Amino acid sequence: MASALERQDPAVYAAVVSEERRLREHIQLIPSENYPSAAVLEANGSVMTQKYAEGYPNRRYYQGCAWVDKVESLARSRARRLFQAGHANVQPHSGTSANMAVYFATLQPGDTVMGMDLTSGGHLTHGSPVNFSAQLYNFVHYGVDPQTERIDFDQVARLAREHRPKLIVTGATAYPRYWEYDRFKEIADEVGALHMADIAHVCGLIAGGVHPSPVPYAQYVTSSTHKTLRGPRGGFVLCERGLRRDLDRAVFPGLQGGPLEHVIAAKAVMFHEAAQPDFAEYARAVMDNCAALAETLLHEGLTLVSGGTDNHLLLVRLPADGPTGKDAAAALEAAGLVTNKNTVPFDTKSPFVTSGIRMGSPAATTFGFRADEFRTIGRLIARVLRNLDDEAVQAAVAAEVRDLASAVVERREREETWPPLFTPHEAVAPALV
Ligand code: DSN
Repeated sequence: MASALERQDPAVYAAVVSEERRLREHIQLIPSENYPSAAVLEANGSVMTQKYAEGYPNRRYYQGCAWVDKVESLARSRARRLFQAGHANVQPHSGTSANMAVYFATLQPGDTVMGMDLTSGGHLTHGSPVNFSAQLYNFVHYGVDPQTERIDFDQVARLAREHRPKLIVTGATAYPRYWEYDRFKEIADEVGALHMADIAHVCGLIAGGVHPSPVPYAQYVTSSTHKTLRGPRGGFVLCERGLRRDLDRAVFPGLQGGPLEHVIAAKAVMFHEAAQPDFAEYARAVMDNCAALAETLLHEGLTLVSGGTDNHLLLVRLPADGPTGKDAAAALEAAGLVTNKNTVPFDTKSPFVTSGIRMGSPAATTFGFRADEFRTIGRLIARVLRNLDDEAVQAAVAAEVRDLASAVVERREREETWPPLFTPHEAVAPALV
């Protein structure tokens, strides 16, 4: 029988089915994306989307909140346990809202904040001039050393002493190395600043025990949930217990109205999944697979920012006289390899053009690709970049990508790999697609 969506809205149904096909036939290498489990998708698509629940568990403004209280309490306690934090607020709709909530809880307009600059890898909410963060607060930026392309701690300390920020933000969207949260804490303590660690990118690696946790070194930790943590789209904040009142007030009623309880239910499932032993194996595989990809790209003669990676992502710096990031990412997508253009340290091109491409292993690892297959992916990437305008090469690589992906799907089915990926509509009702 046709699904409700197919009957009522064939146009949206067709787009969903096509997206499912894209997710199965292309290799997803954007390091901020992932495949949530079937259980996460089920909770996210559940009736909990119906409920208004302003407030917090057992302190709501509406009746009928027994079951959303249950899932929100579960999400909070699972988050606290997973990250060994004093308090968790799981209501932020995104990583951006999570960051905004901490700023609202700790700063006044005009206050000075330090964060990583955008071309070194920082996020829009870490003081990009086009973002509310720079419009409301006085951001001072630290960056990477031009030689090593790693954080320049002498610069961090010098800027902190000079500007006396009220808050120091760590974390990034495009930094391929470990974060030394303890060194940032030392500097923050010296100048009397608070420390907020934005772990949106590496949260799954921290949960899986393969990356250091900032929880002992930062008063606030913010994150999105859909990247390495493999949850629904959303955010959360962790903080010391004594800071919870101001933080909760900043999220609601300060910033948001009714929480998205269906998403919170899916976050609860995600926190539970991330606490299982196989999630630690997943996190280790994400790191190993990214290292295999980096090694292959270096072997193929490409330049990587900072010379490699310690995490789930890497940045290819394209030659100054070569293609732009925009052209390279478009050619790769035509070959079934989905990456994103990205600025690299000291980039002179705009963020819409860029001199780099960013890629990583979280989604393809969830899909089931292993280290040897990441080496093959690396060779395919290099082949496309060497023949950028050659559509025949793109078509040949796209065919190899489809074969590689379908072999991985068959292996998953044979070995019943956990967690199961989404069930495509085609598998439910093949005759109807
Ligand atoms: N857009 C996200 C990323 O791709 O890293 C950051 O919010």
